[in-house]
Amino acid sequence: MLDKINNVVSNLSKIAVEKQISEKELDIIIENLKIDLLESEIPFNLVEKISENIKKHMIDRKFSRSDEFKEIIKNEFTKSIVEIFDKVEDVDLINLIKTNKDNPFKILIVGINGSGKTTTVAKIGYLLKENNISSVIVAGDTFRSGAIEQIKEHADRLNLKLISQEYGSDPAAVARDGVEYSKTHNIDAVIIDTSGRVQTNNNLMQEVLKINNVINPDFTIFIGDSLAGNDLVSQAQEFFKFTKFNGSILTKVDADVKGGAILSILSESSKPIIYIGTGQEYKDLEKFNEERFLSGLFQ
Ligand SMILES: Nc1nc2c(ncn2[C@@H]2O[C@H](COP(=O)(O)OP(=O)(O)O)[C@@H](O)[C@H]2O)c(=O)[nH]1
Ligand SMILES: [Mg+2]
Repeated sequence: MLDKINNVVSNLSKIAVEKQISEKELDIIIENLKIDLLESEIPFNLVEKISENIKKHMIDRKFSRSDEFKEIIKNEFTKSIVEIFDKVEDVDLINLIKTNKDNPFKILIVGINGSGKTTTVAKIGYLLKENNISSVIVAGDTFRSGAIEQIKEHADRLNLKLISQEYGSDPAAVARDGVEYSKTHNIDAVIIDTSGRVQTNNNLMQEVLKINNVINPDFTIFIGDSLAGNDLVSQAQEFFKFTKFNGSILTKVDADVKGGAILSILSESSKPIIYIGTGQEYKDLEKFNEERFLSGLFQ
């Protein structure tokens, strides 16, 4: 996304600096700009808005320097993105857990198959440990073959207690075990993994809903694969409908060059991105930094 925006801006400024542009010419330029932005997976409503604002500032104007033209585009871009950021509340998960009175703090992890849920559960366990917060992990994926062994491996490596039952058992019951165990052992937080589901599969969504109802989580996190591009928007909408998640974590940001996913998820759910996954190691979970994102846009 970032490279693309820079190219678009440079090309536009070359055209504009030569002469005053008519409305008709501007329309063509804006149409091309829109296509470029959509190809960068910037959400449609944001593209519309940015284009409208740019047009408003461009029409019937002469630009003495190409820099002036560039500045307008950059400003409109930045303003529109800051507006999205401003609508989203700030959440500090560690602080929420530390100030929680009624132990354990229940964290429910949801998302489609392969998005990075199990890996992120382990990363969160590691993060809590780093912050002197005790936690147990719940093997709530009782469905996919190998899932229990996978999460057990993580729990062992992190030296965290794993609560699990056999394959095919009711995930809501396993989660309840996890909560009970944490209560009797005075554990600060319980992290509940769930099985992968396709967002259109209603049965599986009902399963998430059941865990949700039985456990009544303190914080539900939607895990989104940043490589899913535009599909991420419909995933987030569907999961939000069922779980009213409190925040999301975008994974595989280390591999994602477009970054439009970040804007999509923010503008569609208005829920904060609390962390981003930046690799396969436990430490590769970073706070999403708005300023860094913005300053990276036009470098
Ligand atoms: N590069 C990278 N890979 C990740 C990240 N998060 C998860 N993965 C990989 O994505 C794959 C699926 O992850 P998994 O946690 O099993 O997904 P789940 O099906 O949602 O539980 C695994 O190969 C992970 O190592 C990340 O932030 N960066
Ligand atoms: Mg998993």
